[in-house]
Amino acid sequence: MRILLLSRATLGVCLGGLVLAGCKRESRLQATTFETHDAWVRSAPDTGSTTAAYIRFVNGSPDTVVVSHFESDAARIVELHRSSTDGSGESHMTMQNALVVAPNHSLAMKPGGYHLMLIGTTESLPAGKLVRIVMHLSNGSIIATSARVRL
Ligand SMILES: [Cu+2]
Repeated sequence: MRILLLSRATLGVCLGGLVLAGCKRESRLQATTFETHDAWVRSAPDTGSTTAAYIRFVNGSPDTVVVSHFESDAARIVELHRSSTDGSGESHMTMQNALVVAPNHSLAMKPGGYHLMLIGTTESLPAGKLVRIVMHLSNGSIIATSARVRL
């Protein structure tokens, strides 16, 4: 999954000069990408289950990208969590308001770190199935990815 993010400055230039031939070329030069890779969901046998999903994000843009909301038809509720281990070796997870991906950085959700909790699955999720996950960015963009169900 790859989307184009255009900087505000570029958009301003283009809106002001849509008919100028130079606009297109300039947009392409300044276009940058925010990508999702390797999305997967842990299998869940029954409806009403809770399971986890993981996505790797690559922010190739010069701007911080904030993913402020996640949703999926496969679950009633999708929450962003982060697992951490305290001094005594006990693992905790806390709900996060948003996922922040720094400019020109990647961030991989993984067991023991950032993950999505799919709470109240609306269908059984056997291995091999594809689950669509929709993400709302703080800049107003909405992107989606297909996550493969795995055991
Ligand atoms: Cu969790």
